[in-house]
Parts: sequence; C-alpha cells; structure tokens
Amino acid sequence: MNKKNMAKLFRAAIMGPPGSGKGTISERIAQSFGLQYLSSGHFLRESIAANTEAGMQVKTYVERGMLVPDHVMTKLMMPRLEQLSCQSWLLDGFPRTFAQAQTLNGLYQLDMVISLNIPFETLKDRLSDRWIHPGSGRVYNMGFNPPRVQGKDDVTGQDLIQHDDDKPEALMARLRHYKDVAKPVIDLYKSQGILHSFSGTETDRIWPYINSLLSSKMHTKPLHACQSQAP
Ligand code: G5P
Ligand code: MG
Repeated sequence: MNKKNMAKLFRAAIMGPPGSGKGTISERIAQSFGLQYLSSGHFLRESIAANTEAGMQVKTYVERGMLVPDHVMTKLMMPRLEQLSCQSWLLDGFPRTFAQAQTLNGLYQLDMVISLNIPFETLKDRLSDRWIHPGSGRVYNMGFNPPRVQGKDDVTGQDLIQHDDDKPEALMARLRHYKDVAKPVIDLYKSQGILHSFSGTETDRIWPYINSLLSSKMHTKPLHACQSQAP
C-alpha cells in the first residue's frame, strides 16, 4: 500500500484496567465510526473455547488473571492485523506491556490511544457483578444490566456463568498488575503525543467526550482504503 492510502486509515487503541469499560466503549466506537474492533481478551477466550494449541497454552494465565506472555500475544494479534491492512481499526486490550507496544510500534503508527482511569472501588463492584451466557457471549451486570430472571439468560433461559478471571481472587491480581505494567506503555504514548485520558465512574458520562474527540479527528466514516485501488 502506498503512503496516500495509509493516510486514510485510522489506527487506535484503548487501554484501561479490567472492567474500566474498554469493551463497552469499543463497541460504541466501532458502531459510530465504522472501525474494525479487535479485542485481545475475546481472541484469547475464543482460542481457549476452541481448544487450540494456543488456547491450551493461555488458559491458565487467563484463569488466574495473569498476563499471557508477550510472544504468545503478539503471535495471536499480528496475523489479525495483517488481514486488516486496508482498514481502520481499534485495539482493545493490546498492547498491554511495553514489549507489546514496541512490537506494535515497529509495524504500525497509532493515531490515538484512549486511556480510561476508573476508581478501583468502581472496578471491583462492576466485575464481581458480571455474568455471561457462555453460548452467545451475552453479558449481564447484576447492577447495570441484570437478567430478567436471576442467573438465567433472557433469550434462552440457560444458566449464566462468571468468567474465572472475574472471580474475586483473579480480579485482585488483575487490578494490581495493571497499574505497574501499564505505566511505561502510557508514558510511551504520552511522549508520542497521542494519549488521551478520560476519568470517571460512569461509561455513559465518559462516552460523549470520547465521541466528540473522535468526531474531531475523523471527519467521515473511514473508507476501506483498498477499495479505491480496484482496477
Ligand atoms: P480482557 O478480556 O481484555 P480486561 O481484564 O482488560 O479483560 P474486561 O474484563 O474485558 O477487562 P473491560 O472491557 O475494560 O473489562 O470493561 P467492560 O467489559 O466494557 O465493562 C466491565 C463490566 O462493567 C461489564 O459488565 C459492563 O456491562 C459494566 N459496565 C460498563 N460501564 C459501566 C458503568 O458505567 N456502570 C456500571 N455499573 N457498569 C458498567 O483480558 C482478559 C485476560 O486476558 C489476558 C489477561 O490474562 C487478562 O486478564 N490478556 C492479555 N495478556 C497479555 N497481554 C495482553 N495484551 C492481553 N490481553 C488480554
Ligand atoms: Mg473487555
């Protein structure tokens, strides 16, 4: 792809501790601005569910709320980014470490990094209340978005489960790790002048600020940059 086409692409990442609303906000961004949305946690859970070799390798890390080794993560994410070479994208949960950020930096220039700062107590409450319908991936929150019948999926009536990494022991480990590991990544993006931080306790209050920031940077829905190359 030549430089002219590169200029049409918009590449962004969203960072924040577990439960900070990365997934919720990413879905809104993807819907409003037409970016491809890639979630590292989703890819990991997908490979665990499919029992692939990579899935077996990462299962214990994810269940314990520990970071998956950098080389495994980059091997999981990079092929997916290569498939999107003509498209604008938003990464949720990657990069998470300085090593991952350096690998990404060597291949792609990010235009924007959104960092979510949410108080610890808010995170703890949100995640310990999160339940999932394993068949569909539907997410409920016992406070924010409860199912009609406690413990049952609204559509199928099947049992809801909690992710192992949302259970109290794993959760504490995830929150503790986040701060230490994220700092050098945040500093890197700050030094590149692309970091935008948002603080608050409610996603609905943070969202309008993110929406207006993106609206000011992206005037139209991003094009599929390769379409214009068709003979
Ligand atoms: P994930 O899957 O990336 P985490 O730990 O970063 O997981 P998580 O749990 O997915 O974070 P989130 O996406 O930041 O959280 O937040 P969310 O899901 O949108 O919101 C959390 C809950 O709060 C939801 O129930 C939502 O409905 C509710 N909520 C949202 N907004 C509000 C609000 O305003 N009010 C209320 N009351 N509720 C709200 O990673 C999982 C694991 O994979 C590995 C690690 O082991 C990690 O622990 N991993 C990696 N390892 C190494 N490197 C990487 N790059 C890795 N990426 C993943
Ligand atoms: Mg998420």
